[in-house]
Amino acid sequence: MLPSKHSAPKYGWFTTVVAMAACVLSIVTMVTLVVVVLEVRNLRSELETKLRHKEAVLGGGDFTEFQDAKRPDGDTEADPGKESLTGKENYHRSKRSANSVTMPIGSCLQGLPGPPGVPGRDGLPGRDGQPGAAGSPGRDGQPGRDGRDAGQPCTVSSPGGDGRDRQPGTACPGHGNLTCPSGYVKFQDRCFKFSSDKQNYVDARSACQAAGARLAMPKDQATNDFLLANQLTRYPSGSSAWFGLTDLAQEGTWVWEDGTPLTGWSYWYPGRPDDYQSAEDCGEWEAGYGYRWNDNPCYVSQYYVCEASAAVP
Ligand SMILES: [Ca+2]
Ligand SMILES: [Ca+2]
Repeated sequence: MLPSKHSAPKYGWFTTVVAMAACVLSIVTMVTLVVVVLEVRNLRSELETKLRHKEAVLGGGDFTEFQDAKRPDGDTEADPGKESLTGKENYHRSKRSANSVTMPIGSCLQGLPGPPGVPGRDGLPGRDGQPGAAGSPGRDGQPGRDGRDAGQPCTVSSPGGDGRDRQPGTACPGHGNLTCPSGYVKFQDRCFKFSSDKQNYVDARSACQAAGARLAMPKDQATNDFLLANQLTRYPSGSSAWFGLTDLAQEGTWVWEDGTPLTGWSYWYPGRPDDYQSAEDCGEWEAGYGYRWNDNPCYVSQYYVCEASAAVP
């Protein structure tokens, strides 16, 4: 049966609407595809820009080097300042550098950095430093004790005491605190008096003892020098003088006035003592021999020197 003349227009309108709807849908679909494509390209461009920026922050210019190294055929433009390498060597070197120093693009997409690691162990002690500068001087010390109280106790024997010389180490510390009787001259811890009169040896000895002294005993060079210097200024030139040394008790055995034998240092003139004419038993400073020692007849009258110990005032 043929369609009626009233149904043809009805189906024709429907067809037209469907066609127009299909056309609009096609247009919308195409526009959507275009928009999606453009959006994807924008996203890609933006992502690359961010990656380049991050690469530059982490590794400076290594990103470019990394990009060049990705071409193993070594067709990058040769840098005149760099060592010439084959494409393969350059590729491995750049890869090691990228793994150890810079982060390749792919690694940036592998998530956030992990938590900080455990702190390392303490290092070995460092070497010694340079010596410091010298310090400032210290403060002044305490004043020393009075000389009388310091050191070993000492005894100053008075004239006419035991007559023995003090042993080394028992002498009084210093001699500044010792004094001599009036008319005596102090030398070290002893006092000497140069007679103004002349006597034979025995009378000279007696005169000294009467004053609480004895004839002088120049047992060492220093004392002998001191006594000779004083005689030269006190006595007329050419004057000889007695001192306390004799061999009266036994010929040839010379003994000091304190009873000790003559040992060690002496000041005899050459060839003396000679006991000339078997009559010389007393010691003197002989002016005719340059004031060296000589044995002289004891009866000769001449100056003499007495000795006493210095005492604590
Ligand atoms: Ca003699
Ligand atoms: Ca003689």
